[in-house]
Amino acid sequence: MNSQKIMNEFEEYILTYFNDFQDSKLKEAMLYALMGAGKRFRPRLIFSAVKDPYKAFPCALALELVHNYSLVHDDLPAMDDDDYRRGKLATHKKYGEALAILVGDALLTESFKVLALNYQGDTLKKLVDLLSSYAGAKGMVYGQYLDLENEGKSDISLDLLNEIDHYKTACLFIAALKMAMVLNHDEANADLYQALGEKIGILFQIQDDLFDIIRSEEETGKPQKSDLKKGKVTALRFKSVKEVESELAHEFAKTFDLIERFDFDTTELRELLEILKRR
Ligand code: GRG
Repeated sequence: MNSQKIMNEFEEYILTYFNDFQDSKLKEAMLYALMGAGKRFRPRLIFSAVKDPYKAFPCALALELVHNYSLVHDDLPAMDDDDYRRGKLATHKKYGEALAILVGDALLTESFKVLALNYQGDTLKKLVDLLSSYAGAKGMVYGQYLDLENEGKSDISLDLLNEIDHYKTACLFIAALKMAMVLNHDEANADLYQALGEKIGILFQIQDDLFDIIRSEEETGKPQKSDLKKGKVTALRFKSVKEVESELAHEFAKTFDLIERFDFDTTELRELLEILKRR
């Protein structure tokens, strides 16, 4: 189900959404930020956890719009100050800072429009609530705030790092799974969706911390050790590469166990987790 065909159709769906936007540098820059080498991991996660992925396309697009806005803004000089993203120039490097800010604003705003156009009633209310909660000032934006506040500090605790990872990274994964929960009408199992989103988000972030150290610029699309050079707090501040690798193996095993607790066919979820493990 979660096949290349679905992902190709999802790419088409994204492009089609922008068909009626005025032709402009703004549209060009939005598509520059959105299309290309992104892994679409959050959409894949939603598709893996619902019965009908096509019904989840708008949720997946909304989430991907938010994710990409956050990357565009994160790369700005006032934030993480990165010149490259996904192996190409960051949006502000290609189109200038002012346009990159507008691109982020527009992608974020559009995410809620996508939901409004495609869902109704109680479902729509729940999805908007989820997306705004997990992406906003109680979620991802709060995580980015904590991250910026603590950059370059030497006395960060592991607890604080875990808190930053929860908000900055895991919240969007939790949003993905809870959107799937709403589409599945499966609120009775909310804790399970929440726990899986949390686990996958943290695994994802720890891998990202590790790759910053052990992978080349060609492999990650950004300069090697860029987090380290910026004095960012990462898992590698507290543990050796070997310790982080064994923690990842242990946590992946626990996450596979957690997936077994869902009462629907979890083949897709297991396959996606396997892809994440091997990436
Ligand atoms: C600017 C409000 C605001 C938030 C920014 C997402 C984020 C918060 C910062 C990006 C920096 C970072 C390393 C975040 C951790 C999450 C993460 C690993 C993002 C990259 O996600 P991928 O790997 O990206 O899914 P692709 O390119 O595949 O879409």
